[in-house]
Amino acid sequence: MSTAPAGTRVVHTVCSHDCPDSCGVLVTVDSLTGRATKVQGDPSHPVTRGFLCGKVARYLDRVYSPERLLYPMRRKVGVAKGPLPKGREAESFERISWDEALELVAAKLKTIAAEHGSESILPYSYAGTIGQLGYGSMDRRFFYRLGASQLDRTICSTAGGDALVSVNGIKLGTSPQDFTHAGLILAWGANIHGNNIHLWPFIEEARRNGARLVVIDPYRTRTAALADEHLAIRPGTDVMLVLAMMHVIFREGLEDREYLAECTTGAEELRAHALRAEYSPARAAEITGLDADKIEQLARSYATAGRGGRAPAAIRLNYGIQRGEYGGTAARAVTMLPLITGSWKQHGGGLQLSTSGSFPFNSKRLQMPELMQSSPLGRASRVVNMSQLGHALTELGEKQITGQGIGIEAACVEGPPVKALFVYNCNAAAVAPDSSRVLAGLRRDDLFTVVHEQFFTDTTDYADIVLPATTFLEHKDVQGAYGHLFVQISQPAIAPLGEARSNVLLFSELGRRMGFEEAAFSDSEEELIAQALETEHPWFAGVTKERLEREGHVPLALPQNEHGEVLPFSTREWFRTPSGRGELTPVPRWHAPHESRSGVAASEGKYPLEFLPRKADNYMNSTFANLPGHQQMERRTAGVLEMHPVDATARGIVSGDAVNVWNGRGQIALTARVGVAIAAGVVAARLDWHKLSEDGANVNALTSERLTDIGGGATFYSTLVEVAKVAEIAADWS
Ligand SMILES: Nc1nc2c(c(=O)[nH]1)N[C@H]1C(S)=C(S)[C@@H](COP(=O)(O)OP(=O)(O)OC[C@H]3O[C@@H](n4cnc5c(=O)[nH]c(N)nc54)[C@H](O)[C@@H]3O)O[C@H]1N2
Ligand SMILES: Nc1nc2c(c(=O)[nH]1)N[C@H]1C(S)=C(S)[C@@H](COP(=O)(O)OP(=O)(O)OC[C@H]3O[C@@H](n4cnc5c(=O)[nH]c(N)nc54)[C@H](O)[C@@H]3O)O[C@H]1N2
Ligand code: SF4
Ligand SMILES: [Mo]
Repeated sequence: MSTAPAGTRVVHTVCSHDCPDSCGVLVTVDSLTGRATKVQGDPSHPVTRGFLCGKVARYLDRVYSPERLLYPMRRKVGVAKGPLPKGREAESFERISWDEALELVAAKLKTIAAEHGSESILPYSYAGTIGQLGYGSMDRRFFYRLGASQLDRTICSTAGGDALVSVNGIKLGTSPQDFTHAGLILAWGANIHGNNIHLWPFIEEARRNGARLVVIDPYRTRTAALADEHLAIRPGTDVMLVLAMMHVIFREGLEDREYLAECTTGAEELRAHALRAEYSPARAAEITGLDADKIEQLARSYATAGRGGRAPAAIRLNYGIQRGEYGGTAARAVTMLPLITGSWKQHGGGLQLSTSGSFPFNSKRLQMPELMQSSPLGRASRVVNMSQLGHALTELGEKQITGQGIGIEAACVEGPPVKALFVYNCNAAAVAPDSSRVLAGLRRDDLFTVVHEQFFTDTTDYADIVLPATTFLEHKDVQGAYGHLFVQISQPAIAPLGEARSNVLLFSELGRRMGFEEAAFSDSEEELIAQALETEHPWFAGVTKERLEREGHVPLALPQNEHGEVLPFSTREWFRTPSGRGELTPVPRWHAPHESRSGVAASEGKYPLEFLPRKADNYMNSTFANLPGHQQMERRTAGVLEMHPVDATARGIVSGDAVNVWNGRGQIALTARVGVAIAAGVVAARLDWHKLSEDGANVNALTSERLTDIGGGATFYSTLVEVAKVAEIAADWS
């Protein structure tokens, strides 16, 4: 660790935003004032390597923003729920003490539970922080003991995560450092430069040694622009591309038969399946929009990369691929590729989707699901899928139907209506799909909504009670990562601003207010960290609280080969599937997503364009979107709809035209940018807050509550729309 200049101290923290990189962050604090004066990437962290992304390099703008929420507040009597002018939200609330706030919330939750049953209370959280404590510890204990509905946290990664587990049995993969040893790197649905910047230097190093980078993405991301080759695949068609690659590999005998026999099951079935004529490169070309030649080449270069002493092929698969209706199958199919070529055996080979399963944190101990047995229900409560929040708030308990209005099946159809919503770690109003439904639900007068936040957001505009939350500079936590293999401790660098409280403190105090007598509600952050590390798992050998406090980051003790290399899935021991091998069945089959150019919805003809409602390179989902410095970095994409000249010309649109984008669920106003960032037939815009958008609606006004084939995930990237120039629509109406 670096030494601190006189009059300051340097504190080790961890960036807790929902990012694969989980950077080690050193915070310089003025000893006299206790104020943080500088944040920098930890130079001793082997993946952070001393730098931070552009978002967090200016983190003090966020921590000390004049707009930080500093006190508990209650909605003023008579102020209706709904969008409030940015910067003037406080006028609609009145400040109350923490004591009053906790009393009010506890009393209200008790009344609602008594009248409607405890399952009418719904926690709603995602990954505002991915620290073990902040993401899920005391909060889970609280809602389990209360008998509240359980939340299925599907909005991001369950399709791909469950897919990975169905093939390999565990979320684990090639470490970022090992990408330097690759000879061919496929970035598959992975915007590395935007979303996973700390992998980039390793890729650059590999390229200096002669590696090629191929990006498979419908959008020309910064990553694609910097690659050796960009394959602009049509959204939702990756299964077809993979099957065609398998077709070529098996046809030419490029598979690793020895490895397949030793480490997998179902290889013969997969081989026969992939060799069918319907998966020929020519047929795949029609579906994916890629040249058949390119598909052949990709298959050959992928399968032969590691042969004859050359460096192997590594795949950086990311979650972009699984935000479509058949995204689970797509992730399964890609995961099978290194099993077919045996590239796991080589240093620098394999695949990374997520490494989160490598961290054996004791989450059962942290979250204590057994507390559900002590709830008034005395049983496990119902589960509500977070990707169908609109349905949960507007239909549950009312009609007992399976999502008729939305034309999709709803995951939860039973139990009482939701009467209380407790939001934390999440800007639900902005990030959940089909926002018209979500907002209609949030607007309900009979819904009691509590929001624990760092800022006024789209979601606090609908809150009855707003509670101030700490940032990662202000609380203690322990964290793994989903893009590397180091455990880290995050020390509080500064005192909480104003009256902000951590998630742990909030829920332990609220637990006591509710009269929960279990000792579990008195555990301190220190005790929780010790509990998170309570395990005999060999991969946590040597990972102790004391060592973390001393060293900041500690590598997982993963098994190494005789050269000291960690080669996941190089041998059978690594697989955690029921068969103890890589599972290649059921074989992946291609289906057109309902909302795609060859899907059922397109055949109706009303909404012909595929829509990508993307993430911003300089925000973190909806986080940072309210800060002027970050807005400045994203100004080029603000309110912009990107479209291909073919689609623009067909609609008489040129760059700079005001356009409307709509479908059966909603509409948004954007400004067209015509260019080749996106292929014909697809249009793209990025996520923002509703209230910061020109017409008060963001891209999720257009997305649906349809779920993925595996894992019940959200399908943001399977959305059809139509686009028209604003003037023409006005003419239509007149
Ligand atoms: N700067 C920044 N960093 C972030 C985030 C952020 O919002 N901003 N978000 C964080 C979060 S929550 C997550 S989950 C990770 C996610 O990181 P990624 O998984 O990289 O997430 P996405 O940006 O959703 O998708 C990656 C790419 O997949 C492409 N894609 C979309 N559909 C398809 C398809 O059908 N096939 C293929 N091959 N590609 C497709 C998209 O165009 C996109 O460029 O990043 C994290 N890091
Ligand atoms: N259209 C579209 N929609 C998307 C996506 C997309 O790509 N396109 N991506 C989806 C994905 S992958 C994800 S992961 C979700 C993300 O959805 P969210 O998890 O809601 O992510 P953020 O938008 O980053 O909002 C997190 C909020 O948590 C707050 N927060 C941070 N730390 C703490 C804390 O310690 N305590 C409390 N109480 N609050 C805290 C932050 O201030 C912030 O407002 O969005 C999904 N929605
Ligand atoms: S957002 Fe990601 S890249 Fe940026 S500092 Fe945090 S962990 Fe590192
Ligand atoms: Mo995510």
